[in-house]
Amino acid sequence: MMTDNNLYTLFESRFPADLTETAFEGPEVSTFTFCDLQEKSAQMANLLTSLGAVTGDRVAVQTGKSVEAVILYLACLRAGLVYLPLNTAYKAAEIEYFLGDATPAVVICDPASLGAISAIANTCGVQEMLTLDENGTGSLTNRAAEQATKFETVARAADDLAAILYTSGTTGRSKGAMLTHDNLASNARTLHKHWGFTEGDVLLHALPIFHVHGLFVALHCALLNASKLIFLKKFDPAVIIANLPSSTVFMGVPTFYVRLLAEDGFTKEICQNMRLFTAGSAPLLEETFNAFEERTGHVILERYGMTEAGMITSNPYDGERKAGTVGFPLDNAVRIADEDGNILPDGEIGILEIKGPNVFKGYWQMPEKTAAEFRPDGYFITGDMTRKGEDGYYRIVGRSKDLIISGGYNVYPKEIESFIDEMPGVAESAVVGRPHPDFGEAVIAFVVPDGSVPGLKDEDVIAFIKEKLANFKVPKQVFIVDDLPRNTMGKVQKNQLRDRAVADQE
Ligand code: MLC
Ligand code: AMP
Repeated sequence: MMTDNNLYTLFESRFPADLTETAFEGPEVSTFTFCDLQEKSAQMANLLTSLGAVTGDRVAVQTGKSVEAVILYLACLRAGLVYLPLNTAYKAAEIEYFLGDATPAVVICDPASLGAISAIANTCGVQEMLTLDENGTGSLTNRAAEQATKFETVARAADDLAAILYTSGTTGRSKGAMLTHDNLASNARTLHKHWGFTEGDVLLHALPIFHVHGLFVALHCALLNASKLIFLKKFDPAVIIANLPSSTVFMGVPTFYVRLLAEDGFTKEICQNMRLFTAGSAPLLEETFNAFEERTGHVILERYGMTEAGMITSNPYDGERKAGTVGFPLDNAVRIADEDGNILPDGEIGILEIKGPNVFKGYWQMPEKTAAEFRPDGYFITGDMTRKGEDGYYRIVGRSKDLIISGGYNVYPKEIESFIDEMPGVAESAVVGRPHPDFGEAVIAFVVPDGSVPGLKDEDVIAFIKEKLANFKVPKQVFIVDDLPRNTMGKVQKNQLRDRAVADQE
């Protein structure tokens, strides 16, 4: 018989002996015990399979944060279905691409977007549509309630797909990163061990659950530890402050820490019960790191990762956590190489390449793109410019990919530029990142009119983008310019545009 590598089986093996213990609670959610997780995930797994979804089918989900949405994820694992979460900010045009590319058997969305998404789903061969709102109600939970509370979890091989998470691409087209049960299980085990999870830990969860950070890093650590989660619908500093005294672990993007530090009520006393604060998804500024230590006495543990590999490096749990560094490699091999793959000596800046059980299986139906991002010896090219210091700590010093990270969300300039270029009255455009005190980086666009729409204004461009693209992709400022600076090769000089955007702000 095949050994069962289903990630859910691993979680279940760690459930407490007393299944009536609380797994999820929070000011805006009902309390769920581990028994509830087991039974309700069984009901959803029964429902999904009764609708005809078979092993390997994708289940696409765009819905607000609820415990029921987590249970849906567990149900997909149990049924051998491939979970495909989508950012709630995505608009119809973005959803259309994902559904067309991933061809899910089942789509689950908020009732408010059912009309728009059904229209898209009909053209993509989707068999079934169900609804789930941010309060955990909808046809999914209604119909699941009629199902049996037992379900035999489908055995999975280590290499079988558990999830597909889309990451935007430098060429503009998003790529579905295929993550296997073992990719997720191995990284979860690594983090659980490395970050010292222990009996009595309570995780305060404020991240969205459609990306690696909130869905895998935070959730998996808690599930492997049979820890209670205080599950918040969204990040709100006042609610965090109210719940920190009953928590021990908190994970956030740098923006969370910047916003917490802006609150007078965020004090050392509030953090007394806390064991660990971790940060990642974007660079944590040294000033935030230092201000946090000064205010709370806690040293934030910064780690580095990506959709394709989960967590790659981490500052030590025991040992010095250094500002401006992402620590040491976790359970994966790393090396720093130049563009051609020549390995560089320590101390030099190059692109980080990684290999290990956490590294994904490839991009969904994109064998050429997958091949292009792996070296022949199996190392994945992260695109992150990295330096290993004399102290052995790794520092992410930039990106070889043209990417902006705003509040922990990735924005690929190419995607926004292609979109703006389609706008009537626009000849061409360029998008850059500018430092932003809250979001780390802000999206800024430079637009050259073609003269066909007299008086084209910055707000017209913003309105055009806002209608079709996710809100975090909308430029915070648009400059209407006569032309774009180019070098002799004709390449747009984005550094000059960045300088100009910064100068304008000053
Ligand atoms: C919201 N807005 C953003 C934004 N989030 N703009 C730029 N960047 C963002 N990240 C927009 C809103 O639409 C709104 O626009 C305006 O900014 C102000 O909104 P807000 O109320 O302040 O936003 P809020 O709802 O509080 O959201 C901010 C946030 C959120 C920081 C809480 O962005 C967030 O949860 N970020 C976490 C992202 C994350 O989980 N990343 C992990 C990826 S995994 P308007 O025009 O409507 O007023 C990964 C791998 C790894 O990267 O290593 O972890
Ligand atoms: P995503 O595609 O959303 O998974 O984003 C992954 C990218 O976020 C990485 O390739 C890095 O560029 C960036 N990132 C994640 N963590 C850190 C960190 N601690 N410091 C700097 N960049 C980070």
